[in-house]
Order: sequence, then C-alpha cells, then structure tokens
Amino acid sequence: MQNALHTSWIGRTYLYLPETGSTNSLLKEQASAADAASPPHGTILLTDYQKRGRGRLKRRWEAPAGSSLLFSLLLRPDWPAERMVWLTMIAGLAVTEAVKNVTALDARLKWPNDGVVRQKDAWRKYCGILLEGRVSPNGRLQSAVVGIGINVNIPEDQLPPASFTPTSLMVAAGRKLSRLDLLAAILLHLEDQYDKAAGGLSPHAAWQEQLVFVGERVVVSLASAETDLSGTAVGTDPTGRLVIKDDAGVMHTIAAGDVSLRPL
Ligand code: BT5
Repeated sequence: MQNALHTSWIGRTYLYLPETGSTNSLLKEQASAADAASPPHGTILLTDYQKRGRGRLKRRWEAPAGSSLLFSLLLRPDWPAERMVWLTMIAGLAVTEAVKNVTALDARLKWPNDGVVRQKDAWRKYCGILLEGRVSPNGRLQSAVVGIGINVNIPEDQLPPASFTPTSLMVAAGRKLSRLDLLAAILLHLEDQYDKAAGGLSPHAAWQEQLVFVGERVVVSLASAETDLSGTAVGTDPTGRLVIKDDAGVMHTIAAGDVSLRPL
C-alpha cells in the first residue's frame, strides 16, 4: 500500500486493521501515549470496517465492510489553537479535489464538515470529516486526529439511514472505483494543502468557494436549541463559522459543533 503513495511525509507510518471500533478513537488513544511508541506526525490508520464509527457528538458513521475509505490521520501541528478549523478545511478541500480528479463528478463541500456530490440535481452526502484536537495549556494545537469516511463502493440498497440524503461515489458515478487510487490522491492533496497552511496561508477562501448553499435559503438545526433557524446563508467568517441572515434581517453566527444544515 505505501508503495502506491506519492507523498513525502503523510502515510509514511501506515497502520491497517481489517476491523476496529473507530479509527479516530484508536489513533487518539495511541497519540496520547507519552512514550516513544506514540505514532509520528503524518501517521495514517486505515480500516475496512468500524464497529463503532463515529460522527460528531454521539452520532454514528456506518459503512458496510470493505465498501469505503475509513481512515484517520495524526498531525502534530503546534499551531495556534484558533487554526484548528483549518484542518477540517484542508481535509475537505483535499477530498473534493481528489474526487473530482478520480471520478469527474461535481464534488463540493457542505458546511461544516461534509463532502457532497451532485446526483439527479440534488446534493448528496458521500463523505464526513471528524476533527479531534488536543490543545496544550499555552494555547498551541499539540495534536489532531482528522477522521475521514468516504462512501466509495456502497450499493444504493446498502446506504445507511442518514439525516441528509447519502450516496456513494459508485452510485453517483455509475461505476466501481479504486479505493487505493482515491486514497493516494487524497493524501497527496492533503500534504500539499497542509504544507501551505503550515506556512501561514489560510485555506478559508478556497474552502468557502466550495460550499454549497451559500447565498441560498437554509434551515439550521441546533442540538442545543428547541427551534430551527431559517434564513439566507450569507457565508462564513475566517474561523469557519456560518453567518445566517434571518427573515427579520438579523445576522447570526453559528459555530459547527452541534449543528446540521439543510436547504429550505
Ligand atoms: C460526520 O459526522 O459526518 C463525520 C464522520 C466521520 C467518519 C470517519 S470514518 C474514519 C474516522 N473514524 C471515526 O470513528 N469517524 C471518522 P456528522 O456530521 O455528525 O454526521 C453523522 C451523520 O451522518 C449520522 O448521524 C447520519 O445521519 C449520517 N451518516 C452516517 N453514516 C453515513 C454514511 N456512511 N454516509 C452518509 N451519511 C452517513
């Protein structure tokens, strides 16, 4: 597998398990070990099946065995903690670029952390990104685990139940795809994006350009609020928060975390 990679540092340490609970949970656990056994910056942990695949909060990520790309990347950025969201942005950009190159599908991003493709005139979710970071007492991003789940070859009748209509790349493209080719392309873009961000260049503008529903009427559901918020998605601020103008013209700035977004 490593031979198929074209990267210089991402995936040089590469761990594969036929199945596990959650790649994010396991890699986080390994990364917190204080000894020399703790995996290095750029480590990839990949699996073919997760028994307890995780989304944000207590949500689940479900995928039939062998159908998907399910992996986590360990980074040790030592950036200011405020830049943590850059990692979600560059992961989304890398996945989008790779999917466009490998499949020629119209791939975009949905705020805050989803990959979507256009299928029969609607956006459908094929990818979820789960970022978990650890910040040191002096406000630096000590380590971060970027979890990426991509529905590659899930047949239509095996797509999991989901709040935003799911699809797989195979269903959208009408042909089976090589998971390895896609992984290699994602990691190459990710490395490039990360190196630029490490040099201080914010990925915010490029990321915002890829977001669907900006400029459109949307509904935002907050797990912490009883009523939904509807209005026009105006854009995002540099920290990645969504700005909504409600029907009375009042602006609302919404952080990711407990939110889901859908078109009105
Ligand atoms: C996400 O959360 O979309 C982030 C998912 C990250 C999964 C990867 S896989 C490798 C790594 N290890 C892990 O344990 N996790 C990461 P969220 O935005 O909270 O969306 C979760 C929601 O997406 C669920 O509540 C369902 O509605 C829906 N969903 C679950 N499985 C799906 C799938 N395969 N395709 C599309 N939607 C799905």
